[in-house]
Order: sequence, then structure tokens, then C-alpha cells
Amino acid sequence: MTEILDGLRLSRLGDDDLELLLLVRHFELKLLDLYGRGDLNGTTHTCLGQEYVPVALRPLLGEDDHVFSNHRGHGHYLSRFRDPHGLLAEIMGREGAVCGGVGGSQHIHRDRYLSTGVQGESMPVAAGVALHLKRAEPGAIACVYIGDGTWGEGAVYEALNLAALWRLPLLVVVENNGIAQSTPTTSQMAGTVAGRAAAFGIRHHLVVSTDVNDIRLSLEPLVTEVREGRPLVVEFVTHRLGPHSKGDDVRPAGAVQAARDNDWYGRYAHDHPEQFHRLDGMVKAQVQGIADEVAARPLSRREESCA
Ligand SMILES: Cc1ncc(C[n+]2csc(CCOP(=O)(O)OP(=O)(O)O)c2C)c(N)n1
Ligand SMILES: [Mg+2]
Repeated sequence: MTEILDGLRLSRLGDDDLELLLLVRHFELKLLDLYGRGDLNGTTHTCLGQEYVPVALRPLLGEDDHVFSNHRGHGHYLSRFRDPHGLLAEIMGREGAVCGGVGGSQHIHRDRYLSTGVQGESMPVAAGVALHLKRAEPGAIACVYIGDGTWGEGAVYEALNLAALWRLPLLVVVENNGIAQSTPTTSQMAGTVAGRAAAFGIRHHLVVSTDVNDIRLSLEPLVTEVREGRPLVVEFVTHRLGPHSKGDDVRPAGAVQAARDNDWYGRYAHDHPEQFHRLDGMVKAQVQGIADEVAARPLSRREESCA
């Protein structure tokens, strides 16, 4: 652990970025706590350990861009809207829910943001929206988040084919956490994400860093090119810190430890203790306050429906 900390010092973030990272972290921890107490129904998949991916992308995406998220999408949503009240109300089925409480954790629609729990479903939809944007709103892009396991879905390749053929402004963000539910990537994926993108003549960019500033710097020019009709696959090598959903972690202890060692949270606390401790307790208390406030609301009504 010490070697990792010494070798990879994280650069200092603005308070705003760190607050967002911490908001996502404490939101997800609170959800697992609520589920553990039996206060929530259904299921959820937290993005613990992967929070930095959408936070790094946040300023690179504008309001005119579409974002397509997946089953592990709370960080994607919070990075786009900073709306923990609406998201928690959606998951708890309370008044003020983003989609009237009928979407829950995985199926959220708001403005130009759409998530789905069906793996791969969003790829052809995002390609279609990218085609529309190219024609009607040049300069805007469709950004779609998928996991490594989702590369087992045929729809991914149909979308990549069209994206390359029609030069679509499509940004595919792959959160490669090395596992799909309980199956290691090495047991289900022949070849590589890079090789598969290359098969369609689509550019591939690998991100191994968890440093939000570094990631942004490297991605900014590439995203600008996506806006000009050059589709791109950005693959983040990341770690799922928590279980797949709730209490279903079947990984060997070594894999869980590797995720902990790579976790930005502990590393950032080590590298920037004053700033970290100033904000961490504050954001944690905010999330607790939000949870208390939302839990006390009346149940949501279906007529509220999605934006
Ligand atoms: C079409 C489809 N098949 C199966 C599932 C069940 N399922 C939900 S998440 C998941 C694993 C996804 O793995 P990956 O794409 O790597 O994303 P991660 O969970 O690691 O973020 C599976 C099999 C599903 N949601 N949709
Ligand atoms: Mg995965």
C-alpha cells in the first residue's frame, strides 16, 4: 500500500470537484446502509471506487450532450445534475423523485440523460441519438457508459459499426472494473476492448490513472474530436470497491484488497489531508441530512413521472 501511495500521488483538486467525489461516495455508502437496514426495496448497484470516472468527465460534457448510463449509474447522474435529493427520492419512492419513483435506481430519464439496467441496450440508442445530433445539432455528442461485461452483447458491435461508418459523435466510456457480476473479465472476454474498437477503425484511449486533473487533460482534445464526428472508445481500468449489488461479493480477498489499495478515497486523504478532512465530514453529514429528510417525505405518486 505504501509503495502505491508513494508512487502515485494524486494532484490537488478544487473543492468543488472533491465535494462531488465525496458526495457520490457517501451517497453510495448511505444506500448500502439503508438497504442493510431493510429501509429500501428492489436492488441497487453502487459505483464505489469508480466515482472519479464521471467526475473527471463532468466539465467535458455540456448541457447539449446526451448521456446514456447503465445499471451502475448513480455517479453518472450526480455528476450531471448534483441532485442527491431527487435521486434518493427516486430510489426510496418519495415525493420529489426524478421519475415519480417508477424508475428506481436503474431507470432514470431527465432532460438529456437516460439510464437503463439492460446491458448494451443504450449503445444502439446512443448511436441513433448521435446520428440525430450530427444532423440537427452539430457539435453535440452522445456519451454512453458501459462495463467490460457488456462487451458480450451483440448490440454493442452493431452500434460501433454504424458509429464508424457514419462518423458519429459517439463517446463510449468503458468502466473496465475487471469483473461482470461474479465473472472475471479474463474468463469472458477474448482479446481486448482496444482490439475490438480497432476492428471497426474506432480510436481507443486507455486510462489507468485515477487522477481527475490528469484524466481531464488527456481527454479534452479527444472529446473535442468526437464533436467533429470521430467516435471514440475510452477505457478506464478501474476497480469495483463494493459488491456487485448488495452483499453479493464473491471475489477472492486479494481482488478486494487490490480495489482498496487503488481507491482514490484513501489515497486522496493521504495526499491532501487538510482539504480532505475539511470536506469529508461535512459531505457525509449532508448526505445523512438528505437521507433523513427524504425518508420523512410522503410516498411518490406515479403521475409525477419523468422529466
Ligand atoms: C441484457 C442483460 N443481461 C444480464 C443482465 C444482468 N446483469 C446486470 S449487471 C451485469 C454485469 C455487468 O457487468 P459489467 O458490464 O462489467 O458492469 P459492472 O457491473 O461491472 O459495472 C449483469 C450480468 C442485465 N442487466 N442485462
Ligand atoms: Mg465490469
